[in-house]
Amino acid sequence: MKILTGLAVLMVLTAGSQAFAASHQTTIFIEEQDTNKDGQVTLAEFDVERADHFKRMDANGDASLTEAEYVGEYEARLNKQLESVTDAEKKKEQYQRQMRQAKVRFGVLDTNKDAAMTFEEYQVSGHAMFNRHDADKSGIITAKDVELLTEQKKDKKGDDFVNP
Ligand SMILES: [Ca+2]
Ligand SMILES: [Ca+2]
Ligand SMILES: [Ca+2]
Repeated sequence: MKILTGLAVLMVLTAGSQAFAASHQTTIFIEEQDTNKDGQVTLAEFDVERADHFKRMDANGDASLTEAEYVGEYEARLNKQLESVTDAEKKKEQYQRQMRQAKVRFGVLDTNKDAAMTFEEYQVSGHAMFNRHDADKSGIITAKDVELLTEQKKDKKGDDFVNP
């Protein structure tokens, strides 16, 4: 229950700043996670990519992430994203807000609050995200899920979310 509450908080926290239509997010998700380029993402495929990403974040290789490791890797990606923002004030404001949120995310994902994020803790958010993209709950994310989420959006049933 505690985990579910945490994730709900996480989604509320992040929804304001980078909310996109769920269907659009799912298209991006497929583009980013479809490592064998067959146009769909299986849970196994996703897990391999998550494990890989976790390893990249784990700078000292002790199979656990500190806040500095988690936020540091995010900061590099954020700076890249912000390269296209030309307004210096805006850039600074977005940088500060996103970095603040990254720290909050770390706190939420570290469910047992020991200041270390294990792969298991990281995967709770990963699988929650996978399930939200997987609209027909088939265990594979395909163009059909994008269609379903687009339909839900039209009926105002869909909701927005971000990649944790
Ligand atoms: Ca694939
Ligand atoms: Ca580490
Ligand atoms: Ca922990």
